[in-house]
Amino acid sequence: SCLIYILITIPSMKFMASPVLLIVIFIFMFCLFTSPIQSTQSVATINVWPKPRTFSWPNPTAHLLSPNFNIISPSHRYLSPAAHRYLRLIVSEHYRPLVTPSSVHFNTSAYPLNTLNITVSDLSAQLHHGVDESYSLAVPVHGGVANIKAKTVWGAMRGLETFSQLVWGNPSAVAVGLQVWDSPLFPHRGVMLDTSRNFYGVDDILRTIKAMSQNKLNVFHWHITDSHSFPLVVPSEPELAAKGSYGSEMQYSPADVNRIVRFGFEHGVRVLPEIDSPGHTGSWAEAYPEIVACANMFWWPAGTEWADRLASEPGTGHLNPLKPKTYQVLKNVIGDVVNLFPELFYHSGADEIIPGCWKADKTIQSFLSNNGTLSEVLEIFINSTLPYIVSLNRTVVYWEDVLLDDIIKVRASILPKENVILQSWNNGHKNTKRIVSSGYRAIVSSSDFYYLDCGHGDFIGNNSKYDHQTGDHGDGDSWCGPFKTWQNVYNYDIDYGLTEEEAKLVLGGEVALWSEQADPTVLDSRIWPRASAMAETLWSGNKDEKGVKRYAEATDRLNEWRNRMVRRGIGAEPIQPLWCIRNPG
Ligand code: CP6
Repeated sequence: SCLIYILITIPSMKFMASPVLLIVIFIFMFCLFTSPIQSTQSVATINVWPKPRTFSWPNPTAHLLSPNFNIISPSHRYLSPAAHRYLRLIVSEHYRPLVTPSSVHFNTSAYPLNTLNITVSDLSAQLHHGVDESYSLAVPVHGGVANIKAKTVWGAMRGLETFSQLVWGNPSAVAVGLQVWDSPLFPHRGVMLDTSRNFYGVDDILRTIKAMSQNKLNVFHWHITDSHSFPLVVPSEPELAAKGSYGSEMQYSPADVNRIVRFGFEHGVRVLPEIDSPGHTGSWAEAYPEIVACANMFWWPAGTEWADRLASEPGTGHLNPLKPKTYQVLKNVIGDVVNLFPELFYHSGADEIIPGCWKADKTIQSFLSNNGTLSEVLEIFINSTLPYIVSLNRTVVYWEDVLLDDIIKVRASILPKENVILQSWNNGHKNTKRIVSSGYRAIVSSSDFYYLDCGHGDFIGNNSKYDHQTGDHGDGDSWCGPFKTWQNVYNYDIDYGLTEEEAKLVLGGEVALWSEQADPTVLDSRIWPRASAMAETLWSGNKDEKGVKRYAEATDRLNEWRNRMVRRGIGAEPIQPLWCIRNPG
């Protein structure tokens, strides 16, 4: 491109005086001296996932990791266990690729790296939305002592992860002559897991949180309850789980929750609980049939297409907002959940309210016949719960439906913008735009890109309209097109088409694993490495220095990262044959 620039400039010289010539010479010199640097330095490889925002590694070199390698960390309730964990991860060959990348010069006779020293300037910063996660990492050219510097312990944990990915092979090689300055583009980077449709053990959840932290994801959105089962033991409402769970061995006790929350802190991952209501509450009817409308009832007319039924459920069940008992139970649940989860966001659901469900209830019928509307029924529910949740010092997250649904939605005036965040899932960029242009903060979970349950095939559609000649899914018949390949996840720009002001309201994104067709047997492979793709896009972006989507480079790096995750015990699915690891570049 530089040559073309000069060729275009030369003819114009005939008509111009000598200053132009000087400029041309300057451009020529500029190109001459910058091009080779551009191609070697800025495109230099660093096989860290997600890729750091900025780094300098002019001569990719590795030294031995000293057999006495140690990590020195400030003493801290959560950072100390993290440093200890990373030390074990780093020194054991078991957890890392067997070979050092061919692009890295491994100098086995050079001085080894002995120590990783961590400095944190504010040890008191809590793990909440927007906490500083920046860090710098410096490994000297001569080996010796490496340094991580961070404002908070959460940033230090991100730095430890980066460092751990710069160790390869047997004997242990570690990157030297390297500097990294890193911080996330978006503060909210999450994975949602539905533990109601199928049950996941505590160890499955811990493994998921561990993998999240390794991908620098920081919010585990736990969709705990839904219509199919109520697995959370709520101390003040024990009947909900006793009767609504799949069985006594498929419940989360307060001790389980404490363990998950603490594990989250040790990994820099917030645990954000969702108690979906008023829809998706059929399971509550096992204990309290009197507060649930249309539980265990087929609310759609006989013969309705599978694809037109929501969430594979016969009766999603909706809490009845007109019964005082509803709020008695709900306030107990909310109070206990707030006590169990220190996280300052509380997800209240409010998705997919089905007119036919509420309309099937006698008390709601009489409300409607007195000129009430279904939207007013929802407003009564929100007005009776939202202020209570806010009074407990929580920001309330709702699915977008509460404001954007075609039929049942509330007026914006009852959703205070300072206390409410909306999570988009329909219509791609369009609904995110609607949320932020109305002044609300948004978490993006566009189902066409971020719904991972649709991994390998159709959701519940019978594909009767699928055209096998053209691959056309037919109108409205597929819940899963387009396929959620890692490339599609990676390419999705959550703030596409927004003004600068609107984009500021996009907090980040979440991939979601709904569990109608997922359980622990497929958990790792449905989530990883596709969640890794989002993790990089939200951490450092999906484009290179020139603003071009970094496709090929990301493919090779993700392939290596997936392999490292497998070595670390995460059953991430392959994206390429092993041959590509054996024959890099
Ligand atoms: N359950 C709940 C679900 C879904 C939602 N909420 C869902 C809807 C459509 C698809 C996948 C999942 N199963 N509670 C929507 C937020 Cl395609």
